Amino acid sequence: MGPRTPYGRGQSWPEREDSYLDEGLTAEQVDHWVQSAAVLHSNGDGLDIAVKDGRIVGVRGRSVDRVNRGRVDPKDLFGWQANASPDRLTTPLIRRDGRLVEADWDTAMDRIVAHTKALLNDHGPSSIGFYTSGQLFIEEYYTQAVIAHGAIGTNHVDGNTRLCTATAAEALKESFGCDGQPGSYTDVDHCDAVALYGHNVAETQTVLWMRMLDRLAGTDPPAIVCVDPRPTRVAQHATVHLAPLPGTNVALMNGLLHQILAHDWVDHAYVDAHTVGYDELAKRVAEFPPERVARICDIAPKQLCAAAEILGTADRLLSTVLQGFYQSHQATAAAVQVNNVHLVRGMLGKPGCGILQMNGQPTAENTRECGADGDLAGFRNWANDSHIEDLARLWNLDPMQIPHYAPPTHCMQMLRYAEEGSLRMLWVTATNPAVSLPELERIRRILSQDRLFLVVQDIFLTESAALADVVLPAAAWAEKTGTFTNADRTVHISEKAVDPPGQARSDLDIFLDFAQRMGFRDADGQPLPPWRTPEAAFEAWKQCSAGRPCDYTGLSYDKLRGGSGIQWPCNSENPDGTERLYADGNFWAQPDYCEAYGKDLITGAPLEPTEYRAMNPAGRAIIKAAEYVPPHEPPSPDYPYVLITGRTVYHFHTRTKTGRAPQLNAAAPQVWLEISETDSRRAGIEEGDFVEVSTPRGCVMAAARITGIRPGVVFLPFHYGYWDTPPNPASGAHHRAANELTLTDWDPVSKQPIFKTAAATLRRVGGGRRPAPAPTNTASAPVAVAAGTAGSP
Ligand SMILES: Nc1nc2c(c(=O)[nH]1)N[C@H]1C(S)=C(S)[C@@H](COP(=O)(O)OP(=O)(O)OC[C@H]3O[C@@H](n4cnc5c(=O)[nH]c(N)nc54)[C@H](O)[C@@H]3O)O[C@H]1N2
Ligand SMILES: Nc1nc2c(c(=O)[nH]1)N[C@H]1C(S)=C(S)[C@@H](COP(=O)(O)OP(=O)(O)OC[C@H]3O[C@@H](n4cnc5c(=O)[nH]c(N)nc54)[C@H](O)[C@@H]3O)O[C@H]1N2
Ligand SMILES: [Mo]
Repeated sequence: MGPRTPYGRGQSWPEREDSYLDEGLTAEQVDHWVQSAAVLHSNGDGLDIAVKDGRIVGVRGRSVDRVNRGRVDPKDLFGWQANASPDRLTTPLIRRDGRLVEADWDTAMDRIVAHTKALLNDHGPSSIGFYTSGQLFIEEYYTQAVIAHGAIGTNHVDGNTRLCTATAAEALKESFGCDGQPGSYTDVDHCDAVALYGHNVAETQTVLWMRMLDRLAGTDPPAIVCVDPRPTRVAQHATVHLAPLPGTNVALMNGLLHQILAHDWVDHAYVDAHTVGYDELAKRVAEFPPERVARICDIAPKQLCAAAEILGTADRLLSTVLQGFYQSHQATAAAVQVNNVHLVRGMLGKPGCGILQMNGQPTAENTRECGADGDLAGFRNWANDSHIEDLARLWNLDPMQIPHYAPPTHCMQMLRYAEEGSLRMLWVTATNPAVSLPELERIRRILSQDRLFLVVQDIFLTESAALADVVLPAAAWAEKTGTFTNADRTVHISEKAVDPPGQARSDLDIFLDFAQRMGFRDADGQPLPPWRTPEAAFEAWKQCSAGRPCDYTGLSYDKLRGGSGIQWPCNSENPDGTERLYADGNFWAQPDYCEAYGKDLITGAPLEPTEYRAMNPAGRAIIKAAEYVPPHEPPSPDYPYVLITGRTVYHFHTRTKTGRAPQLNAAAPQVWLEISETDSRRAGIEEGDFVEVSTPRGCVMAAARITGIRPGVVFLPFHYGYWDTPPNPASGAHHRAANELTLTDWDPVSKQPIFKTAAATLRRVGGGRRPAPAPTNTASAPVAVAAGTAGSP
């Protein structure tokens, strides 16, 4: 985390410039620096890429940037080395006689075009699906959205954002009628309490955590409430750490709200003026007194009350929410209760009073805005005909060409269609589903079917690419220009610094080439999409965003160059961007304007437009209460442990980049299993022992790390695919991917899969000769070390 730069409440965060250059190089030897931002998390840290002799040789933080003031996450300091990895994909590959062989672009693209045309002819647009990412650029998503929703006219378009921030988007739609992050990172500077719900910010947005650490080291540090079953660094710094049983978040939130209402820590004037639904909430949370909640969550009632008092009496409360809430069976219901805390306390739109329904991936926000996932471009409402007409006008198409008979199909449903055979072609870009989706045995079976034509567009030959019929080599970050938006709506430009290797091409160029070869045309016979360059795509996106919440019309490539990133909405009224949403208590929830009419929080059934209008005619914020429902797969005598999965600070997802950066790979080279002292004693497992973890779906072998995790719960990092990095298909026999174990099930509202609760059993297989290969300075610290270092960053 580097040296602390302490600051006090209301002051601005001091600068600190982090950098890393190739061994032996000095800044003076760098030929030039190219402006960009970080792409190994959603924080959007501004950084410059060092270039020498046409190669990337390092990075340094941009001190002018509002997000990081010069700091750089450890993954970004070293992760760029993967760009120059010798095993980058450099030519397209096609499957011939069962094997992937090199091909030229014409051959590969012709194959895709022939398949697309045949399917459109024989089965119609619904036989084609697109599964995209949270890691491309705005220009690429918008192009993809126009091609998929417009030119082809399929409703089967989703992103891996479904696994990531679908719940963030949904929780914002449920409470405020529309996606859009209310808060700002500068809320850290002003708050007197921070509540982190299922968010291990110390490992997953390290620069945001540095900001919090600097507040903690300064005068009037904020109180911290941490809700996480593991002893994360956040938990160690917490004023109150609640470690609930996984999957009980709604009960916990209802318990916290119960206390806030019982003590009348409520801003009634705000509630009356700006919200609907308070009475229903009061009725619901009355059923959740501390003793009941303590029983469900297995926590101490006193601790619950202590946490509630911090939330209830804070003068400025900042809340952040992430996967511990989002990847569970009542994801949206739980995340919405965090919004409710802010609504009942009237803590929105003021400095220090932020809600951060976090993003995870660097550009997940843009997948949602551009409608390359289960949304429509510009946060438009699929159930509102006039919004569809807007899109049709922008794309110069007949409205009937844009499917809107139902919300865009979510990824888990697309896979089901592929399994059943109605979906015949899936185009996967910048995601590795053969490692990141739940229940991998099933995913491998679906993706390797003969009747499914699978296109995978990546920078490496991943586990997923190996199953494809056509593999397209993409240019990576730093090899192409584009823009993207972080978790607090800050838009950055990322410029091309070096050429892509071999014949690799930017995702934008690949999509545009496909459109051209397909001969897509608008209503006037003009090419669709009409743009050819990133900047022209950005200009088209600006038009699409005009008048919508995510308004980019005040931005341009030139304006984004040279200084800090800028927060949307940025338009003629807010030429410098907008720090916080909803400062005036007006929400984007008006029936004619809102992105969604909302859903039932328990069943996920969508509300009818008329129901929504009747409930919320004036477009106020919506306080939605939720009953608690127990997890779907509770522990049983055969599977006595609750298995949760997640991240470590040194790796990004399926490690295609971080596994190829020597420093990061060395810091966490192999999978491990976190287990409590109590459980390890009972199961006769010692530090470093090899353990087989099984669920009804599969098994994984991992070395045991004994940590301060709560008893009854075990944790596996999900980073390790079934191949080594660089790939060694022969190692496929090693069962080490956490998703061999996870279940095919999702939150009924956001459709986000449940990665954080499964029932598991353990079997000691043999003694390890050394400690588990897990980091010791993170949530995976061994008990002994954790006890010795508690309190230090
Ligand atoms: N180092 C690193 N940083 C990353 C990424 C990465 O891969 N590596 N990925 C990025 C992306 S895409 C994302 S989405 C974010 C994710 O960032 P986080 O959400 O912070 O990361 P996770 O480790 O998935 O989960 C967070 C915590 O949830 C806790 N948890 C599990 N079950 C429960 C539960 O039932 N209730 C509660 N309250 N907590 C629970 C886990 O113990 C874990 O510490 O990180 C981003 N940043
Ligand atoms: N068990 C479990 N599973 C999880 C999670 C969990 O917590 N537990 N978390 C979920 C979450 S939040 C997420 S976000 C997902 C992440 O899951 P994935 O999206 O599958 O993970 P990545 O490894 O980031 O995959 C991105 C791919 O894009 C490639 N790539 C990088 N840059 C580019 C580019 O510019 N163009 C192209 N075409 N390709 C590029 C990379 O090489 C990589 O193969 O995993 C989810 N799965
Ligand atoms: Mo994510």
